Amino acid sequence: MQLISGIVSNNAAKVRMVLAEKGIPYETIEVPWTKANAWEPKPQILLEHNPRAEVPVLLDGDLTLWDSTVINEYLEDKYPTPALLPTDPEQRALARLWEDEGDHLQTQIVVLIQDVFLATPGTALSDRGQLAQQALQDFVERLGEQLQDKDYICNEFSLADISVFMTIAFAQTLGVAVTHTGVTAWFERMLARSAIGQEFQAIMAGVAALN
Ligand SMILES: N[C@@H](CCC(=O)N[C@@H](CS)C(=O)NCC(=O)O)C(=O)O
Repeated sequence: MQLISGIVSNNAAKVRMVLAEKGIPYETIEVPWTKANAWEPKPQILLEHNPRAEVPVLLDGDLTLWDSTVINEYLEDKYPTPALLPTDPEQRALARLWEDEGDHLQTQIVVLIQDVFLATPGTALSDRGQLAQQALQDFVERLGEQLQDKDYICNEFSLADISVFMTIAFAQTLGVAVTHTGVTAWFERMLARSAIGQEFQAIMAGVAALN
């Protein structure tokens, strides 16, 4: 199995975390990201395998898949143990909903990457940036309400936690205050999982090494 990935890609990280949680061996084909040119120039292997020209892409024998959610659901079906979706239909649907919420908020993360990470230090947030920050702040509160009395978003650790973790991790790095005690406790719980903690460290090292 091969994963066309990017160390700083939140979507690729979602898949790497699932591969690590399930202990699936794979080979990484790394696509670099730079501050100046983002993902360009894209390698031929990415252009050949994904018409969207985005990471992640999973190559498994004759099968080529893209989109982190589709890939993770495939991995869940092919390697059901340990389970990363609840069996109860309602909880399963809610896990998928929260997984999608994490993805949905990524549009706000992209705005803050422009406005905070790539901006000249000291530049004020644009109107768009302020709205993105507020949307993420609101999401932190909503997540806190969902986590009440639960260790994980849908009780058991699931694909939802992985997707939302990446959003919260990036939001925090981009200056969104994550102070809700339920959310900070959940975040620490996530980091304490070796698969998640190690992957998170690798992403942060990748970010620190960017030029
Ligand atoms: N819905 C896709 C989104 C994938 C995506 O946006 N990947 C970004 C990296 S995080 C990318 O490769 N972007 C390429 C580009 O912006 O040209 C998924 O969940 O995998």
